[in-house]
Amino acid sequence: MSWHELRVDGARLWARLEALGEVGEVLGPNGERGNARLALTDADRDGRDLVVGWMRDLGLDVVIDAVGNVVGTRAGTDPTAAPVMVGSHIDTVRTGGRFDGNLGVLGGLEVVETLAQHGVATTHPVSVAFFTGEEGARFQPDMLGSLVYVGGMALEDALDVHAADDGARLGDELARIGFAGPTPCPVASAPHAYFELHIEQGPVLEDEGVTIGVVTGVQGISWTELSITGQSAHAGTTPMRLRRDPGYVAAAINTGVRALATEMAGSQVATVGRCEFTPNLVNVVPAKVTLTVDLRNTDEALLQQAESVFTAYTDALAQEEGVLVERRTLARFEPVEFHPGMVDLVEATARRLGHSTRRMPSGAGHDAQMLARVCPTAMVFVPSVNGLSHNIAEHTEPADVTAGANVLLHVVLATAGVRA
Ligand code: HGY
Ligand code: MN
Ligand code: MN
Repeated sequence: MSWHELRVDGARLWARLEALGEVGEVLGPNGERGNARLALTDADRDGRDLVVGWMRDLGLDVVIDAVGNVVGTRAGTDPTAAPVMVGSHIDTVRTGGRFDGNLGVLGGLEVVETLAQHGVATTHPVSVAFFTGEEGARFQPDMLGSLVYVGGMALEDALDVHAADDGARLGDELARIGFAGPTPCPVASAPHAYFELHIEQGPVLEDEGVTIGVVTGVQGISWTELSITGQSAHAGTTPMRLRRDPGYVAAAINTGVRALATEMAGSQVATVGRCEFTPNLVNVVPAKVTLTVDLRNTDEALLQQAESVFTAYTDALAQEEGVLVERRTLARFEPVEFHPGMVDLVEATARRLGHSTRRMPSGAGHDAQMLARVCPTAMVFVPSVNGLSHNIAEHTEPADVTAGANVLLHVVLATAGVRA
């Protein structure tokens, strides 16, 4: 069989997605089956152990680095050649789906197994990776593991990050789950190329009836945590004119960033995802409110404009209400453009395989935006049903999963050098 006719085993890939989906499974009221595998929790450890077991079953050389990134490599015929890497993440948000990240890692395993099954040798080694803490839901910033992998964040700084929820230290959690690996970070030598298969997590491909998203890049991300301190007081006896209410300021920030995104339009989005009141009691004007604001835009200048408008608006609110606002940047990444030649390869490959395509930026952050700093990188999107993700109802149809994995297989074959 010519390698052009190679195809993945979609049923085998689907079975792995189902098996990993049972680790840290959360069930919804209407039969939805999602995942809760926050980074470095016991559930994440169990998911990691399962995937490392599959890597070892496939005879891959498994390496765990000092921030818990895991890379399984199938040897090429040229041991001096840098690997072609495919990967993503297997940590999830607390109300995650079974495809976000998982598809890219298990799609990579399926590519390697297909090569092995058909005895296809490649010049370059082929590596499958999962990176630590891509979601940033527990430890910020997001894409933390791949950021350390490419040298964008010092390992010591990463190990000292504390979890937003329970204050746990990343380095301690890594050791606790047994994934504080011996291999130094950042990576000693960059991959030859990096490809990531991922669900779109939005409505575009489904709305347009397109199977493959040819991802041109990733939009910029700005995450800020605000701690707003006012005056705790009795809800009944305190006149409105005497209040210094952080809860009011938090609510005004939420409606304010919505108005900002609406006014800026284009790709501008804004989200208040976390908001915690203290003491959080029905009859107490809050003492303090801690909230997060997530701003994103495909254009760096517009993202900076959104940030400065948001800062000025919040400062004016604080002045008016007499509260103190303290800010902490949780993540800040500029927009990234993927390698034009690799983007072209994804598009041509998908079309050669008979799939409809459309070019698009990614609204979500991905490990690929970090790997793009060190090697030619591109991504393959497949549709999300109802455009849903970061929701336990997240779903992608089996046929689209298989289509995406076949595109991943063939961009790897085109890049890794197939030995006849
Ligand atoms: O937030 C993101 O875009 C990604 O899911 N970490
Ligand atoms: Mn993801
Ligand atoms: Mn995600």
